[in-house]
Amino acid sequence: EGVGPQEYVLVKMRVYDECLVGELSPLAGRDVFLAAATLRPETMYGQTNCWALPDGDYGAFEMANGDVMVMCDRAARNLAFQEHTKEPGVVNKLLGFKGTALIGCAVKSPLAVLERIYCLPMMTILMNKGTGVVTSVPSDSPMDFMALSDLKAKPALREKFGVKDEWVMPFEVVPCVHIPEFGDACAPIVCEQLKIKSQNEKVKLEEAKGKTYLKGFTDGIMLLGAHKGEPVKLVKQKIRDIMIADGGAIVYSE
Ligand code: A2H
Repeated sequence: EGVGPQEYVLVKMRVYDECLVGELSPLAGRDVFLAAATLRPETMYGQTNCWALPDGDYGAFEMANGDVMVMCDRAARNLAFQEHTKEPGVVNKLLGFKGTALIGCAVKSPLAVLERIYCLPMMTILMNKGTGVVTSVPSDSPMDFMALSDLKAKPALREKFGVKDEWVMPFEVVPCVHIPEFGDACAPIVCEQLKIKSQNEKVKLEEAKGKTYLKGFTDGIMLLGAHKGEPVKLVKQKIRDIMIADGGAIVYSE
């Protein structure tokens, strides 16, 4: 990784009220958001679900504006030094829980074409990066595509984590960026080319990421949204700025 801090866009995915039950019931009545760190704000149109690590430790943290954001402790501590809490450096943790408590949570995510997307289990999430919550754009992220393919293909995996069929099965990818070399959804194409069989094929998935990630920026053309038809490299920053201005995202560095 590079030197110096990495800046992410933290996408605020609003949890539907009816999901603040069970372990999350102490949060009922609050404005609760799952906070996902992304480097690809321009792909947020294509979100189909989001991810949590079932065994991961998460918390619900109160921000200065009263919003409650769900992430790991480390990210909450970092954010507390980035002018998002009432007092600099002071974290207000309302609740702690494992990632399993988030599985099946329905959220409304900024820019997403789909109105209602679900939080699903991903085994490869690193808890020492970002927030531990990841948003899923299977059209453009090989890792997201394979994690979703695994859930679609493996009933036993769904059963293990209590994932209902309707949280997974209805969604095809939502193409949002055209790349001349790959067409309208680069991730499924590259995963097929490299014959990747599951989310556990680390080396191949790194290769798939390498093939697609930079091209999305240099060659990508927007297929959706206010900047439809325009090159990603010219509008990426504008789309990020729109999300931030609308309150759908904040900047986060670590
Ligand atoms: B990206 P970098 Cl469409 N564990 O967002 C595993 N992966 C994580 C994570 C964590 N704790 N936190 C964030 N990420 C993912 C979109 C996307 C992303 C697309 C294509 C590529 C891509 C939708 N998922 O990332 O190690 C998030 O997925 C490829 C680099 O800091 C985030 O951006 O470089 C990216 O990894 C940050 O990875």
